[in-house]
Amino acid sequence: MSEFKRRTFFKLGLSTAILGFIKPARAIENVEKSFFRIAPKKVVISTWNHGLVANKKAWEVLDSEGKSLDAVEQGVMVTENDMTNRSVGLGGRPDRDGYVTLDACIMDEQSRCGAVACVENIQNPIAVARKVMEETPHVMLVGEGAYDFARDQGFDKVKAPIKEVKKDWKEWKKKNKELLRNPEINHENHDTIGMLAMDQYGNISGACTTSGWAYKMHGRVGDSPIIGAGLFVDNEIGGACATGMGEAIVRIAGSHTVVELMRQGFSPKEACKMAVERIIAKHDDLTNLQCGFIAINKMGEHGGYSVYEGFDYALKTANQDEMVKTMFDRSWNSNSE
Ligand code: SD4
Repeated sequence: MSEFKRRTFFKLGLSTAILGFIKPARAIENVEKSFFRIAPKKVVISTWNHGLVANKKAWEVLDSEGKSLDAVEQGVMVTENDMTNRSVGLGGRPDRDGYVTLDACIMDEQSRCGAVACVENIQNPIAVARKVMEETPHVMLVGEGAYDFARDQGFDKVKAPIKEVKKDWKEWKKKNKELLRNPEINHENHDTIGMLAMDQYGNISGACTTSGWAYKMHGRVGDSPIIGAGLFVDNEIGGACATGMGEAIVRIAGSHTVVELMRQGFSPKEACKMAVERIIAKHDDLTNLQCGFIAINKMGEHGGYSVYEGFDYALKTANQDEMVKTMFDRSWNSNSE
């Protein structure tokens, strides 16, 4: 390292450490990494197995010098368009009254964001969320207002639930008369797609889209369309998104928490773990309370963590295309790791 570089580097490291007040060693380490980074490392990560094909689409965008915002929108639209997927898009399971209500949000490197919640009969809520961000002075539209806005923007009306899903819902209703009065979170049906991408310019964007918990109360909205809960991006630091029981994620402003922990110098994996631990600390009863986070930082590092075992995320880089199993706090059998 030349004398100039060394001095500049230590000055930068020191001021970052002092400004952050916390974890100076880590702050210096991070400044060192970003100071010597030659080119941004393109990367896409997304929740669950369906992330693999979604990442492929996102990567096509990044690889043709596209922006991370386009990459995440087009990536998660693959999942929304998959009518065999029961937890994202119009192929998803309905609420207990039989309505498929969708939630989505998107956020870019300028901290611009848009969201829709509880929107019906629209195939690509993520694209509507982007329109909210770009075409309105607002951040979120819900229910009928979101639907009307989508129609005005040229989105088609699409019928839902699809036949197979309607049949399942009718059977569920017959078997679960009590749950109709006292709805319960069904942990077997979750699998929101949350995606984060960094493009060749080093800019990070994120998207999150879901049909929410199967057989939820009509009107219920989870974390997924809530900026700071289901998704958060701060282009100076990184991005995070969440999956699992939305109510628990909202309580700790989960994705924002992960990004703020990365700001303090923690790695994506450590930040996700600490957010999960915060959720655990705030709940006496963790029965079926699965939550998971994934995150990336400006160095292109990524990580995830979940309450229970079994959560994984899809990773795509120039030379990787694979699922990454996350660490977890406890297994389903033992209730502790
Ligand atoms: C919700 N967080 O509506 C969503 C559901 C989910 O994996 O992510 N399941 O609460």
